[in-house]
Amino acid sequence: MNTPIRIIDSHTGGEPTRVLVSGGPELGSGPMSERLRLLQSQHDHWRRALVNEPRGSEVLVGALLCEPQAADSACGVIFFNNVGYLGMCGHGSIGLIATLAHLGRIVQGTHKIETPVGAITATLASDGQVTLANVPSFRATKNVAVNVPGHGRMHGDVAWGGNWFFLCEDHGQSLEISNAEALTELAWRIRTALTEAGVRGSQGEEIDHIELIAPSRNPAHDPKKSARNFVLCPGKAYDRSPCGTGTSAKIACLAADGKLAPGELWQQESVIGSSFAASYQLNEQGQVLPQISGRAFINLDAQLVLQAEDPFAWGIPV
Ligand code: PYC
Repeated sequence: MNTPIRIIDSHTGGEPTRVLVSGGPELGSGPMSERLRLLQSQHDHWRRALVNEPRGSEVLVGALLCEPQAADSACGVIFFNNVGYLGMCGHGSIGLIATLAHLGRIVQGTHKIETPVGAITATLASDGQVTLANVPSFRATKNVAVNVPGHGRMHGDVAWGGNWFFLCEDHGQSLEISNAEALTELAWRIRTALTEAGVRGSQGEEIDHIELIAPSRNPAHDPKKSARNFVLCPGKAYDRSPCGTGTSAKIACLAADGKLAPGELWQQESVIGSSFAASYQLNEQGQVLPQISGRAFINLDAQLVLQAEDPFAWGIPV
């Protein structure tokens, strides 16, 4: 009998994650980067079936749970969305840990997770809080100027936090959910302008996440040690959470500017008001190792049905 195709949904600060826990494609036992290439080139219909309409939506981030390579890892994971694949996903990793706890596969403590961009660790506390030790993060370029049609000249830093970000403060917008359409439009224009201007990551990668930054609105946050953000993801959906990799990129910029010392607490607030607590340590090579804390809640435990006669059983291609 076929293994049931089981999915578990959660949200982290409002941003959903759908984990495929069983019944998925066979990708062998290589590193997650190699399994990602296999998934992308030979099994991309699984990504579409899980996160594209009509079963999913552009807001969902999908996660394929994999057997790890190393015996001391809890699991491997490959993250994806409505248009492709993600190197890492902070909110998704917190959702993954909540999912593994829901399944009874892990208990409180520290767990290693293999991702296509390197191993991370996640610590599950007794109150359900998860603290991620993310991949080394860094700022590639400071204060890049870009001409954004209809908006003029804007500036931002290009930084890596597991994905590539352009972090912009001089956008002149109000970061609130009622303004999401205008923010999406502006962030998309910034992304297009960066591509047209040839602004890329340090190895020529596309800058596919745009992070607009403003002061935090949470009165409990120290104004000097906090920010609010609006992050536009590659598939044009905005992150409801403060974005774990985006917070890591922000931390890398703060560290580079000498505005946040190792171990100091930073609060990153999302456009819907949810928060991640963040800090960093330096490793022996002087690299910034961000730690991101947040909590996820399980909201669906279900089985996928793929009817042979359904023309959109494997999702609407985009
Ligand atoms: O939390 O890192 C994150 C993330 C990336 C895209 C959506 N969420």
